Amino acid sequence: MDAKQMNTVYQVYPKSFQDSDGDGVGDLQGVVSRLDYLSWLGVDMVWLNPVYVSPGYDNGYDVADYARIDPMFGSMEDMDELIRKAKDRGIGIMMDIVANHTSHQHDWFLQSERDPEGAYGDFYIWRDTPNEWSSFFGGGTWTYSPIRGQYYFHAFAPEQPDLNWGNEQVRTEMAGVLAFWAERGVTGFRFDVIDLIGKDVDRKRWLDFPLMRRYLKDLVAQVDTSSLLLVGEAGGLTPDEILALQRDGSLDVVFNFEVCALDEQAGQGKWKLAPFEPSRLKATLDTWQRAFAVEGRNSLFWNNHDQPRAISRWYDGDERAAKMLAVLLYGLKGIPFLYQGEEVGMTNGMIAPEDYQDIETVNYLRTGGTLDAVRMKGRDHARLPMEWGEGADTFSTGTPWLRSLHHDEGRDVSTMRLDETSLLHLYRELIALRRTNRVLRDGAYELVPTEDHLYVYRRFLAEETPLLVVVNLSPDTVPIPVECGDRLIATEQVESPMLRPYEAFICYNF
Ligand code: ISL
Repeated sequence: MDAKQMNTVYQVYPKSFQDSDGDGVGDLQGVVSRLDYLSWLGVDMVWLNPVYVSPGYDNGYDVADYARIDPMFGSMEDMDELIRKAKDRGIGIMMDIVANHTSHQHDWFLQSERDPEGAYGDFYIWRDTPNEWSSFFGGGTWTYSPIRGQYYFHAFAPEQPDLNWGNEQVRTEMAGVLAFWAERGVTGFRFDVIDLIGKDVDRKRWLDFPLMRRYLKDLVAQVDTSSLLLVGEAGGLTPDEILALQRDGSLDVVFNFEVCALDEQAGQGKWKLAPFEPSRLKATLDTWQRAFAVEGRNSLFWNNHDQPRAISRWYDGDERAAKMLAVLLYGLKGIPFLYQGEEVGMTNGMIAPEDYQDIETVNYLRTGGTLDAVRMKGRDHARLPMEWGEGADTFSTGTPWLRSLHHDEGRDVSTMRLDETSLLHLYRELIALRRTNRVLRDGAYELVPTEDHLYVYRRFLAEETPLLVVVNLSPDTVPIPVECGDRLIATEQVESPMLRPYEAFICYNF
């Protein structure tokens, strides 16, 4: 398997995927027990959110030891078993590399705090006088350490001090982390907020691109990544900057969040909601598709552990819209990322106000935030336990660490597996189609002009028969605007001369 030619990546949020020991928290043996399911679904790589030792202020994105597994998730033996058993099924494992910051309990930080002149003294960003700058989780970016008598910088929580990427030793240590996991047999890395390594704290700039590019190049050059899929989470990069990193061989694809922000008021942060407009979805996707139409690749996703369910936020949980979004995304050029539960149409559910746990949401509510915004955008809504089914076949035999007060009837794996017309089967067919159809995987992209409530695009590749992806973004029945050949896949079972609400299909374009 060539990881760079990955077909579909499935994202597992380990805490919420499958609990194997009844403590209410998902774990690595739980993931192992679901490998047959993932293999049936047809995915070829699993991105695991962080499972390293962590005090858990940000659910594992505060790493205290990059080379050990948190006991909550199991042991290094469990991890090795997962890598091995996944490989047996042709599935690779992608590790989440949190390189911008560590936990305040990481040994590097403890030493940096105590001994400014020591080996780790310059590993973090220390200043005598802080400037005023807001962190992503609320509050300022600087916290005073009485031990060192200086302030340290943190883009996120005070428990997540930022590493000093200007220090070559930091880059070497992080390269050591990559080498450690590459040797254990993982097939990819997802770099958390990687654009932030190039920030300029004194000028209050989150991104100095030439700096970020240089640091990342330096990191990647120290490890053999030629057969690894490199994914960067970097919301601040432009398409041209991404292309530059792809040419460098530093990243294969990048997560950008413009689509996720379509229900936010521009520039007002994630909590200020705006009505979702399908025409803007089309325009945004089209812009990004054009940018990588010839060279490079996009990442394709609707949800992740930070982005609650798109079908809840945009389409009131409508299952027809879930099918439409599936066909729309799998028709595009790039690498699809499927977030656990999306394949059964999981929604945001309903969380009791006192049950919210995410640091970002808790801070927001504490400082006067509204539950309406949290129910749409709060990250706990993306982290509800996977809906496997009833009885013994559930997420946990114990009390889940996070609970939904509302469950959508029939939207679980065991129910949908029995129904060949279900969303789950549609995803399985789409994944299989991308595996065999070169046009879908590698073909160029071209928009077919139509009215705003429709999104029609063409995919073509050399002498292969071109494809058309026809999507009705609206809840209305409308005429089909193009001539279509045979259909390869569709949200509806029976063809109709009109496009039904949220209907979508892929057909040949003669
Ligand atoms: O979650 C967000 C908004 O609610 C994003 O702005 C998010 O903070 C950003 O995409 C960075 O996310 C990543 O790094 C964070 C961590 O909390 C996220 O879970 C992770 O995906 C800090 O490590």
